[in-house]
Amino acid sequence: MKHPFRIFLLTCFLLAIAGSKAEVQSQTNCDRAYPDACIPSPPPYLHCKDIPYRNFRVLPPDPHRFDRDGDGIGCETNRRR
Ligand SMILES: [Ca+2]
Repeated sequence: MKHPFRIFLLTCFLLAIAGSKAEVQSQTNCDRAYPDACIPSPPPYLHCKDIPYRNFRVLPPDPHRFDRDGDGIGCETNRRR
């Protein structure tokens, strides 16, 4: 009767691995609004000071509002006025 218990343990082990992998994938989910940078979708909502990227492309709908002036570039370091 050892075998069924081992299979049970192995199944639990594999399920635990699959669960942790799914968690990592959701944490590294990159929002498609920011193709130049890997920024996860909100929530939580992020500000430019929360991310290491500057002057990256922003596509609609810009969920984090990194491109408030709407020129398609997020978190500009050199604003032309
Ligand atoms: Ca902008």
